[in-house]
Amino acid sequence: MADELEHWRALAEREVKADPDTLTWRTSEGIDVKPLYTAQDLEGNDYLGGLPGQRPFLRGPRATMYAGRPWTIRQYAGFSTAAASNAFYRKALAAGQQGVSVAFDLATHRGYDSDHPRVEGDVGKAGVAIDSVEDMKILFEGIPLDKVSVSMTMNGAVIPILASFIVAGEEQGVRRAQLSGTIQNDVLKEFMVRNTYIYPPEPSMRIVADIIEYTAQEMPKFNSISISGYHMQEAGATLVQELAFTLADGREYVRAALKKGLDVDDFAGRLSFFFAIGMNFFMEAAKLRAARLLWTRIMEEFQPKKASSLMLRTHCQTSGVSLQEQDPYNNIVRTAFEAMSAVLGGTQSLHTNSFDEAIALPTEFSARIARNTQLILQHETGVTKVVDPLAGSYYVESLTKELADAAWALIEEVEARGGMTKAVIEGLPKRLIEEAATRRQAAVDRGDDVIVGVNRYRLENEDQIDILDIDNKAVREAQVKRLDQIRRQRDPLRAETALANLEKIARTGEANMLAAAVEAARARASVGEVSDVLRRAFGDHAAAPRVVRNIYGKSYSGEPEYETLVARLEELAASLGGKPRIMVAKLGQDGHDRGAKVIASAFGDVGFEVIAGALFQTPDEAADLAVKSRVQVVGMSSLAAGHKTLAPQLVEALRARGASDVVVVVGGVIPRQDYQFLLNHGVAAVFGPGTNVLDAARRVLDLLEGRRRN
Ligand code: DCA
Repeated sequence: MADELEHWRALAEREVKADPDTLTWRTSEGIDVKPLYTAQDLEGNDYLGGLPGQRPFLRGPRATMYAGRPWTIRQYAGFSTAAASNAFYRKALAAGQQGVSVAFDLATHRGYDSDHPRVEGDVGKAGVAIDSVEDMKILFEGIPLDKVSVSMTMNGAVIPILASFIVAGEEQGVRRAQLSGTIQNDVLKEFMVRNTYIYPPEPSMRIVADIIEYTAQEMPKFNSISISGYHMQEAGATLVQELAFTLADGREYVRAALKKGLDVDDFAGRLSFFFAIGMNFFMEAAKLRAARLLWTRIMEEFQPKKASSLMLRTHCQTSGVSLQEQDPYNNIVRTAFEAMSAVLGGTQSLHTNSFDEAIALPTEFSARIARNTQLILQHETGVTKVVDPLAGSYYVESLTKELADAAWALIEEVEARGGMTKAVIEGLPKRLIEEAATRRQAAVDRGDDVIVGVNRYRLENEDQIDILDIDNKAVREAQVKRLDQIRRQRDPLRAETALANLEKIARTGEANMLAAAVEAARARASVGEVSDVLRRAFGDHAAAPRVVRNIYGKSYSGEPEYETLVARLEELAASLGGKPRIMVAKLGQDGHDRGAKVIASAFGDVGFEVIAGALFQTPDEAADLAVKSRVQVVGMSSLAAGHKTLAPQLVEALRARGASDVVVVVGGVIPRQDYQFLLNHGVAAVFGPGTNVLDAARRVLDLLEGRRRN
């Protein structure tokens, strides 16, 4: 072997006219991927062997995997009203989808009823608006909840939403013990990346534990949690970070449940996971294999008796951030590769993104292609016939080990700091993820990481594609009407008593909050009312906006185009008597702040004075801060479709404060169809997906210099 390898090196050197080691690719995880793997790479790899369905489950949680039963095709969807989403689900189920997965709007996520003044731009936009049991019943009309499993992505308002689901089942004639599905209920990652939390970390952990307890006792077929790395990767985490922080979160949830006095075997088998699958094809498959191995290692500490308590079962979703606005049909190809990778890694359930999701909600057409991507995999490719087909690959087995070892080191680091709740409060994972995101943005902007149709092979003219737009005003009016009706028709004393009881339990911890909320839901208390009661007991969580520095600039330092920009900014600063000031604003309930954070970080490095606005501001609050901070520019970042309501309101709020000279720019997920609307409403520039951050900085600078000259 050694001789053969030497010979290979010589051949390789002749082919590339360089040392073959120069072909090694260092991934963003810091893993060196070599051009060739051989049997030698497996020496000393003690994770090899083992069989599917058996400890440590590296090769899959089931003995037969897809040969026995393929993964569940579970498409995440929801928009507008409950009736509109219900029609969408029913059509999808009739066309081959196998499980339902509900996307709620951001108002619901954050525990606000649709009539709350803070959520005007959010109702029905990025998901379905659910205010009460009545909406929940409409959402599942004609979908038998004892047969179809339902996943609900809900973390902030998890108590009223799960309670409403249970009561909707009851009123459909399905006992809660028959309900199958999953509630996301993973609040730790909300504090790290997704930001749809409501209460501070500690009481939020109590909510998680109460749900695990209640479902363990009352809902044996229901998965109590979906411990999610997905949003970490979306926010820019490397695969090692995604793997490590997710499993460390899982360990923390197990501890929280044990603290309640539960037996590990009573709940561990119903913990589930959720990972993103991006474009690094083999590494993503290896990640799922490594995840199962490490979860078994973690769970063994708790000495369960049942094998199912050691088993990691997961849902996967193809990567949203890998989708591009430019040349969008490329996204179909990206998603198909990602789906294949998830399947080779052994996922239990899968969502494939629609090609237009970088821009808007899927249309019926794009949703069909996404679903059919999985149906074709299941029925036409033969990949379901063999369990863990990548096993034994020199490369994939090596990757599995490298990922597992690197993630384990990070898990142990978190452990040494006192566990994940503490690490989250201290902000360590959030900072590491934001640094990785900024590094990645610089690599894309520089063209080091190629994205076809974006920073290479870009089309001169882009065709417009049809997108789904929601008439958010009409949805809100319909919701408010139904809420009024419910409040008029319910027994007020019953609702008040149930809410008061829930508040008492939240304050004392003497009983289970979900059980009390089920009673409140039966009494037709709304999602907002239940959330408010818990707000009174626990308070609201407010994160301090922090911005990482010297990551973006560092990767450009010394490069002429970057230095020219820096010099231009210095010149402007000299004439202004200080650095130009930009406020980065997030308005409405949209907590997706990766873009805002990356912009803030990069603009700071280039030479702007950056003021990071708090999350969830109203346009008036943002305008107040802008005026108080004497900024020349407000950059509003929008990823949740609220821009057409919120941007004009921001412009107006600035004008009302005598600050119409402040330049307003908008960035994020903005469909091209909306650019002119925004420009007509006082926005000076729009930066859609795929914008190069240096280009954006240059454009903002042009605008500022232009204003100075006028
Ligand atoms: N042979 C026989 N039975 C099988 C096999 C097989 N090869 N594979 C699976 N099954 C069984 C399972 O045991 C399970 O039955 P059980 O619940 O009574 O144990 C049933 O078939 C369903 O399979 P499962 O693999 O659990 O798939 P799902 O029900 O789709 O659950 C899971 C997947 C990840 C556990 C769940 O938490 C989920 O659906 N998550 C989705 C989260 C989500 O959508 N998030 C939105 C972003």
